[in-house]
This record gives sequence, C-alpha cells and structure tokens, in this order.
Amino acid sequence: MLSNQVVPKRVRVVIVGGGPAGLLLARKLTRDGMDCVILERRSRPYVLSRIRAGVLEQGSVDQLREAGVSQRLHEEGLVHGGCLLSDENGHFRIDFAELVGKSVTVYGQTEVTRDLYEALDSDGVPIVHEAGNVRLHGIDTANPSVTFDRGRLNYSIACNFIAGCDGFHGVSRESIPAGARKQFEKSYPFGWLGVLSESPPVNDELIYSRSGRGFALASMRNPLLSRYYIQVPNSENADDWSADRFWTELRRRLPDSIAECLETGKVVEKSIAPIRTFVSEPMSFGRLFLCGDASHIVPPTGAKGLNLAFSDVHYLHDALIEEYRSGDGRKLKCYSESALARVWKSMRFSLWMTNLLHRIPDASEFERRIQDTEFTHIRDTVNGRALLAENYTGLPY
Ligand code: RFL
Ligand code: PHB
Repeated sequence: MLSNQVVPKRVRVVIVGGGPAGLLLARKLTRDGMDCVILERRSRPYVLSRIRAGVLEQGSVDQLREAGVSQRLHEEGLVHGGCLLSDENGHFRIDFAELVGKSVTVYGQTEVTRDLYEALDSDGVPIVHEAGNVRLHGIDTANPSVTFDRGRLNYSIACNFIAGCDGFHGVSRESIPAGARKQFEKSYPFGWLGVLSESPPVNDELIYSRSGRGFALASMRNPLLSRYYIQVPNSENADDWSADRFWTELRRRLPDSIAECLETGKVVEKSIAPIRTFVSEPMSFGRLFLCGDASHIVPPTGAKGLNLAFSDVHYLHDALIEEYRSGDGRKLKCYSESALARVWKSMRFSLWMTNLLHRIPDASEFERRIQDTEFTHIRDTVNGRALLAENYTGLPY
C-alpha cells in the first residue's frame, strides 16, 4: 500500500518488482542515499503469503546483516553445518563446517520478505502495490521512465536507472529488444510437489533423498514447521494429492530409519513447482539492469534461486553506488558480465545436483549406472563431498 506517500515524479532508480531482489536493492540504495521507488504488481498480503525458498548462503546472510535487516534472522534462523544425502543404501552427511568451514542458514523467503518490508516502511521508501500495466520507456536513452496504472489513475516516473526485479513473468526482460537478447532454456518432465506441514522436522538437518521412486527433500522452516518435497511428473495435479497419499509416498522415498521418525501434521500449503532452467543474456541494456529471476531460473535442487538474486543485487548496488558517488560508470558497464559469471556457476551446480538426485525418466541403464557411480563417488571421497559443500554453501562474490 502507498500509505501516506504520493507517487514521486522523479527518482534515481525505479525498481520494478517487490520480491526479495527488489526489496533488498531498495534497502541498500536507500541506506546509501539513493532515492528509489518500488512498483509491485501484487498486493502486499499476496507477496507476504508466498512460500518459496528456505536456505540462505552465508553471503546472503551477510548482505542482510549489512543492510540492517538481520535481527530476526539471527534470532530465529537455523544455522546448519551440514546436510544429509541418502539413497536406498543408507545416508551420509556432507559436513560443510569441516569440509569448507562454512554453513547455511535456514530462514524462509517469506520471513526475509517481511523483514525487508518492515525496514523499507521505516525508511519511508515508496512501495506501490497493485501497480498494473507497468511499461518501461527510453531504456537506451539518458532519460528513461516507467509508466503504470493504479486503480483508474495513470502515473509516469522519470529516472536515471531502472532495476528489473520482476521475476520470470515480469515485463522488464521483455523490454529488451529480442534481437539484443540471447536465451537459454531447458525444461524437465517433472516438478516438485511441496508441502508445508505443522509438524517438527524429521531431522535437524536437510535430507536430499534419491530413490527408485523419485527424489524427495526433507526441509524445514522452524522447529515446529516442516517443508517436504517429492518429485512428480509434470502431468500431476496437486489437488489429487491428499495428505495421506503425500505422506505415504514421502516415507517410501526416505531411508527406513528416517521414515520411521517422520511425524506428520496439518498441511498448511501444497503446490507443484516446475523444474526449469533459463538464462537471458545480457543482464543489462542501456539504463535497464535485470536482477534475479527476471534474468535466470535455476532448478531448486541446489537452493540457489534466492541466493543468486541476492548476489545480483550485490553487484548492481555496488555499481550504482560507484556511479552515484563518483560518476564512474565502469562497474555498471561490467554489471552483466560480473553477475552472469556467478549465475553460470550456480546454474552448473543446480543442474548437477538435479541430475544426481532425481529419477530421470527414459534414462538408459548406462546413464543410471553413471548416476549411481557419481553418488557413490561423492559419498566415498573427501573431494567429492567438498565440491558439493563449496557450491552449496555459496561461491564467493
Ligand atoms: P520474485 O520472488 O519472483 O519476485 C518478483 C516480483 O515481481 C513482481 N512482478 C511485477 N511487478 C510489477 N510489474 C510486473 N509486470 C511484475 N511482474 C512480476 C512479482 O509479483 C514479484 O513480487 O523474484 P526475485 O526477487 O528475483 O527472487 C527470486 C526468488 O524468489 C527465487 O529465485 C527463489 O524462490 C527460488 N527458490 C529457492 N531459492 C533459494 O535460494 N533457496 C531455496 O531453498 C529455494 N527454494 C525456490 C525454492 C523456488 C521455488 N519455487 C516456487 C519455484 C523452492 C521452490 C519450490
Ligand atoms: C526449502 O526449504 O524450501 C528448500 C530447501 C532446499 C532446497 C530447495 C527448497 O534445495
């Protein structure tokens, strides 16, 4: 809601999209004295009810701390020094702390979003919700602007820069002429059926489980709220999955010793997320800079989507501030290249984790044997486990 504020006529940066990327960028720019406005298509309650990511790399936690929005994260976030990988032969632990001296923090994206909203409210940053028909103009000129509707009124905001943080289905990426973009896409014939359950997590660390029936993931939000996923074919409909059917299938895919400990509870959310990969290059065009899912989607297996959105924000904030303070636009010119280097590394890891852990329909026996061997190699070698730990906990910016 745009409570007592009026829509500004001019700001330095218009941020399209009030997801985690847009909100964090706004907070960081505001703290450095750059004025901005956020235009969000949905209502605030809608944005705050979306259940998505759960795992934050140390770099993401550090950014939230530097942005002064980590109090609740530090109080309630669960620091994990490892995770379990399992298959029909049992399970083993990837000890992040021992292998690479790092950890991850389990703290829901919903909570990150709430914390950022509260901080931006106290900063007085204008956030326009339910902004319809957002259009970007003059992105390859020195005078870009953004127009939108709200109710029956039309608005236009002039700016120096536009940050396209409007996710995969947003308008920013499509504002770059098709001839100036290159897109890479790969979809999978399966998705993840996810359930949020009011029950204690089955284990105090995440379990990534590979089974002949398909992949399963046991995650969590807090000591009383669990998040579970199972791989399902794209043809499945979430409504066809009763709670009983879900729990039975999940148990079959977890090692027996773990399945025996599974406590079920009231299912408070259930949905199917497609598994896909997508990269659009470059991440900038003229005065428009894309961040997060607006430019790339990774499969959730490596828990990288939100973290990549935050690393983009790191590079973009750094470049905008340099230009603002000294007029030096060199970092802005390199933004796409800097951000994409990390995007491709995370993409590689997410694909590798996906191929390692899922049951790939139509895989030949040869391909299955290679997959088994890859899994065993990780289990049995320090280097294999260290490679996973290094990527999972987050590569340096
Ligand atoms: P978002 O979160 O999609 O936010 C974009 C915002 O832009 C708004 N918008 C518009 N606003 C104005 N005008 C328009 N025309 C607009 N079009 C769209 C949208 O309403 C929205 O508010 O993108 P952002 O900020 O780049 O953040 C990306 C992350 O949300 C995403 O990458 C992660 O959720 C991915 N992800 C995970 N990432 C992790 O790092 N760790 C995880 O553990 C993890 N688990 C997951 C995930 C994603 C999942 N799903 C649902 C695909 C688990 C799942 C199941
Ligand atoms: C989650 O808790 O939602 C989650 C955790 C790890 C992943 C993906 C999703 O790899």
